[in-house]
Amino acid sequence: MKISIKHLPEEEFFVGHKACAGCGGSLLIRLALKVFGPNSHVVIPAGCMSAVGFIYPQMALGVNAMIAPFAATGAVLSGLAAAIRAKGITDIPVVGFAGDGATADIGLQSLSGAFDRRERIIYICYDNEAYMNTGIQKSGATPWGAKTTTSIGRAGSGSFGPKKDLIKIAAAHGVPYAATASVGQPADLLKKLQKAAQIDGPAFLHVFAPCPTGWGCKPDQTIKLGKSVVDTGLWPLIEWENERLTINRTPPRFAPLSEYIDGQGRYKHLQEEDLIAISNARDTRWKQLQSWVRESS
Ligand SMILES: Cc1ncc(C[n+]2csc(CCOP(=O)(O)OP(=O)(O)O)c2C)c(N)n1
Ligand code: SF4
Repeated sequence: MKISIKHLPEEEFFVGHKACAGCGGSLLIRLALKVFGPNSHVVIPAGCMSAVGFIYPQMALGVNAMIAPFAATGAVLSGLAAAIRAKGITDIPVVGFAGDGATADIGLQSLSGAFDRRERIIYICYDNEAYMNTGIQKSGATPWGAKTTTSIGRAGSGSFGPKKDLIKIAAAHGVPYAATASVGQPADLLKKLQKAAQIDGPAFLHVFAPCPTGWGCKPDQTIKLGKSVVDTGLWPLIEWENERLTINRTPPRFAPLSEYIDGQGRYKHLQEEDLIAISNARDTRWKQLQSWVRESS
């Protein structure tokens, strides 16, 4: 059955978890498991989603699931997929949900190995742009300008590069499918989840997942932020498929940055010159993406 916002399965596979109100990561897992269904085998490393999902005896996952060591999501997924393949089973989605710290930093080697092995896995990075579970420390996916408990988010502070480009990293491994998505754009997200489920090999999704607790914003702003980050051009929706890059949505004009940044405590300190730096970096990134589209077509 084709799943869309209007046709979402009623069955829940991630309920009763202890995530904060408005948690984008938990919303993502809930939606994704509606797509992947009751046969899913799930791997979640140390991080918020395992902390809020595996509280015995109130387990939130209604499918087979296990916690992986922080650095090992890709390796554990590979092992599961190989075991399932060895048994001749083909209809079990093997899915990982890992934070940005577990993906872009500490688990990057494991993810690289999983891409290399070409097992049929779906790896989903829920990106809340910091190490949230241990107290909002900066990760390799924290955007320039965002304050964390280990970085001040200002020009010249020396602690920031750009967010690690996970789609480029995946594409460099020659994976068959890699895409960005946002919990604020559920139609696009659902389409990509369904596509990932059909890929015969590793599929990678990098999903924008707001964290009200770490970002200092109101819990009811999660979906709005997940939309405005796309409208402002700060989170391009892209797909890498069969060696070609597609930009799924090009806003005719970028919405003002304030629509996304205002109301987030982590950006409260930014001055005019910082906002200019952020919009310049965004424009450069879009030019790079557009030339990547041309080169790969
Ligand atoms: C090897 C190892 N180092 C550190 C930790 C402590 N630790 C557990 S969760 C976590 C942060 C996870 O951050 P992220 O992957 O971004 O997920 P989030 O908490 O944001 O969901 C850390 C540092 C650990 N469990 N194992
Ligand atoms: S701290 Fe953030 S990522 Fe963690 S459960 Fe709360 S809202 Fe979700």
